[in-house]
Amino acid sequence: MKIIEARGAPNPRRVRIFAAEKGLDIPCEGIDLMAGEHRSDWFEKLNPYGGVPVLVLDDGEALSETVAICRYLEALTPEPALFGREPLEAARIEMWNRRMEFSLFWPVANVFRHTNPRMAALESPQIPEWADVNRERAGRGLRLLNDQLVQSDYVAGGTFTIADITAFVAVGFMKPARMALPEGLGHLARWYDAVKARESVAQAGI
Ligand SMILES: N[C@@H](CCC(=O)N[C@@H](CS)C(=O)NCC(=O)O)C(=O)O
Repeated sequence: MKIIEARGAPNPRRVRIFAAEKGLDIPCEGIDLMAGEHRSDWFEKLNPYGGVPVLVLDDGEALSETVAICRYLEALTPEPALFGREPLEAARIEMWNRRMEFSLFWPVANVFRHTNPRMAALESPQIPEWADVNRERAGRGLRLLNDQLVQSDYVAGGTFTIADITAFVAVGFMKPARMALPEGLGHLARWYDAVKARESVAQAGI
């Protein structure tokens, strides 16, 4: 199998970190989003919704949606368990992963998409007011995440999970979105540095 992805894009980075945590070395094939390669006929056959990452299996089946790909990798390689094992633990991780997507990942992505002039090729129309709304939402998401990290080492509790990957990639993507981390989020900063030091993050690249 292989991953079709784009360097610098946050969703493929989530999958690369996830795969590296599992010790999986899946070949990656980069496409150029800015050149519109994901809107070409060959790509649309793989994913008519037009986004990366896509995991192409050996028989040609194409799996898209970041969390679906991660779930498949988890099923193939259960350890370390990044979606939890027990029912309540798994639900708690799901809750936190969705919280990280909705309160942080997509708000940061929307700030980037609606403010960066280069993104006009992909995001039309760009709406500066929508970027402002999302900047506010991301700020709230960061504060809530910091509150959670007062009481736990990782986003969903005591162990590293998919929710940490989603949140970490979102916070990392604040830099290209030209967003600064608000003052006073010491627990978030401690957690971010700890995740950044993981081998999987170095292996996955940006
Ligand atoms: N829901 C999809 C979203 C995929 C997605 O939007 N990927 C971005 C890169 S991070 C992309 O390919 N964007 C292309 C575009 O917006 O035209 C997932 O979870 O994988």
